[in-house]
Amino acid sequence: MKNLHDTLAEKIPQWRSEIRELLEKNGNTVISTITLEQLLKGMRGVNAVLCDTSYVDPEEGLFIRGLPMLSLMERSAEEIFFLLCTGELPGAAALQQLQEELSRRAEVPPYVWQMFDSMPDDTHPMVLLSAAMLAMQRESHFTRRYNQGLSREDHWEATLEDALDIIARLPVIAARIYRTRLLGKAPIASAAGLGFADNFAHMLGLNDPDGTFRAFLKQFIIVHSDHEGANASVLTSRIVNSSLSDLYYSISGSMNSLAGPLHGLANQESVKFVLAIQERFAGVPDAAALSAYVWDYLSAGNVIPGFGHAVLRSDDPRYRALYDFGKRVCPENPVFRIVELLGEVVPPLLKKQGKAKNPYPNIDGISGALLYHFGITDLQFYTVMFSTAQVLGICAQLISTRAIGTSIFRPKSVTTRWLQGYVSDAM
Ligand code: CMX
Repeated sequence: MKNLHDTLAEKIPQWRSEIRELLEKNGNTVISTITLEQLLKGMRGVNAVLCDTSYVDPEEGLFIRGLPMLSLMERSAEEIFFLLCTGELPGAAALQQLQEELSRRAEVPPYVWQMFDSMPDDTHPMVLLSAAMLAMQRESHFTRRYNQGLSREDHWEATLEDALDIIARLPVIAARIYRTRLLGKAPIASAAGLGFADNFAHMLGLNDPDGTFRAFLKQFIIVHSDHEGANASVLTSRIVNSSLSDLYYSISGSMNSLAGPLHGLANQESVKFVLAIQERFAGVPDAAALSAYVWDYLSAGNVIPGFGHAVLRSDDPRYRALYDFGKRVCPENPVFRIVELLGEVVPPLLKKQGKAKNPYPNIDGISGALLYHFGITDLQFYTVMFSTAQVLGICAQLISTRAIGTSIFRPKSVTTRWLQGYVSDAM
């Protein structure tokens, strides 16, 4: 049986030699350039980060290790993590071992709960999640072993150890935030043997007699697991980790970026927007009324949460997967219906406004509506759900960057005066 560790150990020498060869033979080959506009506008479209776990095609969307995301919708979170890390799906024995390994590591140090108890009631759940991650840094295998002289060759192994601990604990922490902080109820203990997704659903404790929420959560985790290496949150973790700060520091950093309204918090903002529409029209408006409402909202200088994307230029298959799920399970739910209607009304309006390069709905325009349908009505929890799934991809990416020994990030910054001088010299 080739478990996760052994599969990585077998593949990493090959990855290292591929990178070494690329560097030796093509180190000076230009693979991207940057315009002044790209520098000022988030480096959009600049090929600046290596990521083998997943790729986002502007037209076709997410591919995980070369496989279209939609072909993986029946897989478990553990299978996706194995695939993200290694490029192959695990055999039955390796999968079982990974699930057992995660169950074994699911215990969260009690000081995290004490810290939660001492934080004000109105602390945002993303702050709790990120603070929990940072507080657990003292548990890092990587940092302990680094301080004992860990060789560079072995950085990935210690990173894998941290990754397994973090993946095992994160659903426990997220569910605790939901149960105790948002609902004021007792926590539900982790149940060994259920697997990542079912155990998370179990600890959230929603009423789910026919397992529809569990089925949804499995898909939710897959569609949020990874989206290349240069979106704001993942890039943050990659930058933090590049200085050999361990996974706790790195993932806490990613959470702080995900918590912004232009990124992961858009799932919270999207449902807030939908509920405001529902209240304004005392129900589901017709398309003409909604169109007028959205146009006014846009004209006042607002962004429509859950629409647009920095890389995608077509339908987001992650949106489509969750939309199809919603269409099956809650087609008459008013929040879902408004989301559906927004999907028809907003793209022509964004096109008419002529600013957004992608006028279509993204994943954050649908995920919250389904969570709402399943009874998670505290919108502040939605980005925590995103983060708990995204950690699979971040961990896989950081294992891989430590395996090939990526250097510390340090691009060059320039001043406005330098830019002015450069453009006037170029004229
Ligand atoms: N509503 C209104 N205006 C929008 C818009 C939207 N949904 N999406 C883009 N625009 C505007 C931008 O604000 C920008 O305006 P300015 O030139 O005045 O600054 C212009 O269109 C061009 O932007 P872009 O190149 O199309 O988009 P970016 O790559 O700069 O940004 C994103 C991408 C996602 C941040 C942006 O589309 C947005 O703010 N969307 C709403 C928030 C959202 O849904 N975020 C979640 C994205 C998915 C994720 O990361 O989780």
